Amino acid sequence: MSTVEHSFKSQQHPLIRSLANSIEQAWQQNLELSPYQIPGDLGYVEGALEGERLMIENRCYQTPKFRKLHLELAQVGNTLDILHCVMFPNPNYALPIFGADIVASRGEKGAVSAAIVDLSPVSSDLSLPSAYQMALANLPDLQFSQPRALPEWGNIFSNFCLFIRPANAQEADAFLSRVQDFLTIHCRFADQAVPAQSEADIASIRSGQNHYCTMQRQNDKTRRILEKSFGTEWAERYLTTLLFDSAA
Ligand code: BLA
Repeated sequence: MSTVEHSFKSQQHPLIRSLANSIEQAWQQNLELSPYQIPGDLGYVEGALEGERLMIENRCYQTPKFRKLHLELAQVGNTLDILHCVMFPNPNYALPIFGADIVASRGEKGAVSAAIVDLSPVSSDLSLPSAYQMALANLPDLQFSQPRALPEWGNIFSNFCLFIRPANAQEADAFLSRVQDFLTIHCRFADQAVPAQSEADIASIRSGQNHYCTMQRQNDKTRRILEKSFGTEWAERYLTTLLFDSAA
C-alpha cells in the first residue's frame, strides 16, 4: 500500500510532493476508498531502452462513484519528475473527469514547465453540469504570469482548465490551492450524485469518457517518453490499459 510513500515521492520536486500529498489527503478524507487491482505488473515499472531510465509508481483506488482513481509519479533519468492524476467516474454518474499533470525539472528549485488541472466535461455538448459551472465560476480570480496554450487535442478541457508554467513559489502555491479547490468541489458533488436514469444516458457518459481518453492518448509528449524507455508496443498497452483506458 505504501510504495509511493516510502520510495520516490520524497525525492520528487517539491510541487509534485505537495500535490501528491494533497490529492491523497482529499481522497482519504472525502471518499470511501477500496483497493483497485492494477493490471499485470504495472504497479511499479522501470525501463531504460535508450539510455534514460524511466521509473513509474502507480497508486490506484476505486469508490462507489469512481471506477478508478489514479495517481502516478514518474522519474525520467536524473532530470525530470512527473505527476499524473486522473479520477475516472463510474459511468453511471454524469460527473466530469478530474485530471492533473505536472512536469518539472529535478531538484528543490527545478523549473516547472507544465502544471495543468481541469474538471473536464463528458456530456455530448462538452459542457459541465451547471452546479459545477457555478461553483467554479465563484472561485476567486488568480493571475499567473506564464499561461500556456493548449495543444489541438486539448479541446476536451473545460473553460476552467488551468494550464501554466508557474514562475515562482507564489504561483506554485496558487496552483496548488486551485487544485485543492477543484478537488473539494468535485468530492462534494460526487458525494451528492445520483445515478443516471436510462441506459441511453449511461451510454452517452461512457462515450464521453472514451472520447476524453482517445484525445489524451494523442499527447505525443507523454507517448514519446514511454516509448523511449519501454518501446512502442509497451507504451501503447500502458496508455490504453492504465493511463487512459476506456470505460467498460
Ligand atoms: C505535457 N506531459 C507533457 C509533457 C511531458 C509529459 C514530458 C511536456 C511538458 C511541457 O510541455 O512542458 C509527460 N505526462 C507525461 C508522462 C506522463 C504524464 C510521461 O502524465 C505519464 C507517464 N496529461 C495528463 C493529464 C493531463 C495532461 C491527466 O496525463 C491533463 C489533465 C495534460 N500534459 C498535458 C498537456 C500537456 C502535457 C495539455 C502539454 C502538451 C503540449 O503542449 O503539446
